[in-house]
Amino acid sequence: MLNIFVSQDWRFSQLASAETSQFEMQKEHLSIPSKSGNVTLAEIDRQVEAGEAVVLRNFGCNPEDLFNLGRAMGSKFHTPIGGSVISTLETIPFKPSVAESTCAIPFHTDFASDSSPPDVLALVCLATDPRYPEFGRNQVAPVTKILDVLEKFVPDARDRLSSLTIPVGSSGVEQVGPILNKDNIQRMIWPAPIINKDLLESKHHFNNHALVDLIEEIGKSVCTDIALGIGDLLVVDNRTALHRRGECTVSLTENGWVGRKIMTARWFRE
Ligand SMILES: O=C(O)CCC(=O)C(=O)O
Ligand SMILES: [Fe+2]
Repeated sequence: MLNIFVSQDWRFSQLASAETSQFEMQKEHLSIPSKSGNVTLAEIDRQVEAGEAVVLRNFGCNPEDLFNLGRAMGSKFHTPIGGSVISTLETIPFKPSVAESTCAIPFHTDFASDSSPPDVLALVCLATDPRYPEFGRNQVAPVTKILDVLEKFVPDARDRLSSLTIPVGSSGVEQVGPILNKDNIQRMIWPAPIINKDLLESKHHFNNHALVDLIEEIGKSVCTDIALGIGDLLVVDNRTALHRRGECTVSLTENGWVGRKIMTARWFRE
């Protein structure tokens, strides 16, 4: 995993006044200090596209900086229906949305039921888990690593996944898939939080195990675990990697529940 240090005097807000055409250039030329020398945004993106997590420590909590990073690295933002380009999630008990609930979010692809899910997601930690950084940690599992392990148990796993769809939602008609895109880079769509488990069939079982359980357990065994500090940014590919978030804790204060807080943006490469 590339772990990059963004120095205090290096601000993404430098990009704020740039023309749109200049943003494309930034990807090749803008470099950020890392432990092993400077790396460009293009180099960071190559690592992300290879399925590896990249963390920019000390990026800062300014939404404008995240917006500018997205403009420099992507060609178009993903805007959720009824939402905005930059959104903030806070884990609070009893929230109906999985993203903001305190339970673990299993390995998944974001917006897996969209016809084109975003290519990249970026998460900035605004508040850590109130108890321990180990709670609410992010986990990133490269799809190739998951498939290499899965294939040891099920030799034709890649073939099966490339023609498999999986039921999601409550209507009983919606399917997501094929789960695997058979191109040079292994790109996967895995809608774990919205899978309709009541509708799974024998084709969703591999070697007598539910595929949902296999992916989750293999993912946990091959992933990188990342505890973000306040202002740290995590960049992850939404198709060549699956990501997960661990269980969170909360504290109850006189002002109500206080939980881990994350700012997110997602974009398309082309
Ligand atoms: O809270 C996080 O760090 C990420 C949550 C997530 O993956 C999601 O809501 O899709
Ligand atoms: Fe996610």
